[in-house]
Amino acid sequence: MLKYKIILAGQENVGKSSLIARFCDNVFSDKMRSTIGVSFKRKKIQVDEKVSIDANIWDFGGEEKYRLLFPAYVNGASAALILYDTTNRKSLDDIKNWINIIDENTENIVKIIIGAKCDLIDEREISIEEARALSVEYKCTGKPLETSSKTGENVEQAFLNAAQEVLKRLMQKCKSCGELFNKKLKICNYCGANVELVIC
Ligand SMILES: Nc1nc2c(ncn2[C@@H]2O[C@H](COP(=O)(O)OP(=O)(O)OP(=O)(O)O)[C@@H](O)[C@H]2O)c(=O)[nH]1
Ligand SMILES: [Mg+2]
Repeated sequence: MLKYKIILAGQENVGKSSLIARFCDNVFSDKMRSTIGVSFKRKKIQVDEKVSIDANIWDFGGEEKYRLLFPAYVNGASAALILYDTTNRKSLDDIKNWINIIDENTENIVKIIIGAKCDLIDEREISIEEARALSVEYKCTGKPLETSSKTGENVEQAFLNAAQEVLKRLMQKCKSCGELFNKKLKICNYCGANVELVIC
């Protein structure tokens, strides 16, 4: 099984832990407690009929006092879901800081911007167009997605997008046997075919 580290980032209260709770355990709480430091969950993500990944999902306490830990937290991550709260303008401004730290401490990471709490329609402060502009400016991957952990809207899709983008970036399909293998390898580790026979 392919194993990848997926991290969540974004300021306190944007809904990181709620997104993970909905995705991993299909639950939501109005009274979610603020995360202390870092926590983890594991979940299998079925990318298509043949391919699944084992995702190590890392949750991070967004409070200011934990930010010194953030560079170590991003180490080794293949993808980052970077959250803002669609009802809180400051949280969108703040994701620039999270992206900068991710860029300084990782190489070749998939970054996807997520607008959380999209069920709170009357309180909305940020349009998806603003998030799209930021996504282009900060060279993030794919289109930003709006999610609701309360209703479940786009929650599975957010993690699926991350998994698909990671595979696209890190793996190649062997032309000979059809299996996915690491782009860094010159020979398929399933059938031994030379990389010249392989579609990148
Ligand atoms: N209506 C609504 N509320 C949400 C949603 N996601 C999270 N919340 C609420 O927002 C609050 C904060 O959610 P958390 O998931 O704890 O936020 P967090 O980003 O993990 O916060 P820290 O751990 O402090 O960094 C909680 O009261 C949640 O119930 C959502 O999609 N819709
Ligand atoms: Mg949390």
